[in-house]
Amino acid sequence: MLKILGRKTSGNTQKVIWCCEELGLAYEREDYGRGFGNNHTPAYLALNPNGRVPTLVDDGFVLWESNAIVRYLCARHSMGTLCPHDLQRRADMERWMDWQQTTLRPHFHALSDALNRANPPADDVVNRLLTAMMGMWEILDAQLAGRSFIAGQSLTMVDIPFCYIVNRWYRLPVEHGDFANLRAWFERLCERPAFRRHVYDVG
Ligand SMILES: N[C@@H](CCC(=O)N[C@@H](CS)C(=O)NCC(=O)O)C(=O)O
Repeated sequence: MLKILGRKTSGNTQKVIWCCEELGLAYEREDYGRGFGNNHTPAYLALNPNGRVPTLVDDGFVLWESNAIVRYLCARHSMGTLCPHDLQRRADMERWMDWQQTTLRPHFHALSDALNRANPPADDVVNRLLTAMMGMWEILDAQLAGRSFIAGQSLTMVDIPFCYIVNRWYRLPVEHGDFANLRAWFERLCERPAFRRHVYDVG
């Protein structure tokens, strides 16, 4: 049985939970991470030396890094559907997955951390972070033009890593810009019961 180690409120863990649900996989989840105080124990660090969540255990095979886990699960259980056979189509998707992690995520966290701080920074700092974030959404909105999902007309592995960021973005108390494709895609994700239950409802 697949085991997901990670609290359900962790965005990176939500990717893995949602992925398993879309794939119809049986799994168990154990709470690790903030609030549970168990992700820096020697036993957990032996599985994941970063002391972060999520970690996947698949019959003795241990994997950390949420996007690597999504790629692994989709390649193993959904080759030809969520994960394409074609190498160039796959590279195209992996590029967007890396962009989520290395480009979109730092911008989003910088902005949401600033807004959630007890003493928020000055308006010009927030505005600078917001402008940078809008630039990121403009890129994704353009990619979504004429597509129901990031890589085409159906959900694929590339949509999964974006789940928690787009969900939290629409909850931030800021102007969300005129990104019709982005909003329509988010609404499409919300129509999926597993997204709704494991991402949207958790927050
Ligand atoms: N690059 C890692 C980042 C993992 C990460 O930073 N996870 C956060 C939760 S989203 C974490 O472990 N926070 C500390 C905690 O929950 O104790 C991944 O994508 O898996």
